[in-house]
Parts: sequence; C-alpha cells; structure tokens
Amino acid sequence: MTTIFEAIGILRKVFDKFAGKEGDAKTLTKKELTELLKEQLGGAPPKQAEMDKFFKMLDDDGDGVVNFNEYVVLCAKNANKDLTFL
Ligand SMILES: [Ca+2]
Repeated sequence: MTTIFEAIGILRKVFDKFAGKEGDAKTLTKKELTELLKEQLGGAPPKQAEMDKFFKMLDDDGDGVVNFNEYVVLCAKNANKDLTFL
C-alpha cells in the first residue's frame, strides 16, 4: 500500500472510532467531533462558541452532521495550520 492510502486509512479509522459513538456511524455529531478534537489534538478543547462556528464551517451541506468528506477538510486545514483555535 502506498503512503497516501495508508494515511487515508488512518484518517478513516479515527473518523469511524468517533462517528460510531452516537447516532449514524457514518457521520460525526458536534459532540463526537468535540471528543475527536479533544483526544487527537490534545491541549485545551475549543470553547463552545468556537466549536459552533467551526462545526458550521465544516458542515458544508448543512445537514447538521459532519460526514467523512467534510471531516477531510478539517484534516487539510490542520495540515496547513489553518485552524484558528489551535
Ligand atoms: Ca454535513
């Protein structure tokens, strides 16, 4: 397997771990995303207002949950150090 596919597999694994906690296992609720950020990024969790804003930004189709495609944007922004609260 190439490095990029391994990396995508890891992203998927983390997503699935948290997406499976409540509701639809194929999407992240705000609570699941908050837990994911807390565990994966460490440090102080984002404030509620920041989290609301961030969640809304990620939820591109506006269905109230973050799917894998929307979550990948988070990873890309993190890679670019483009997340304001980090
Ligand atoms: Ca969505």
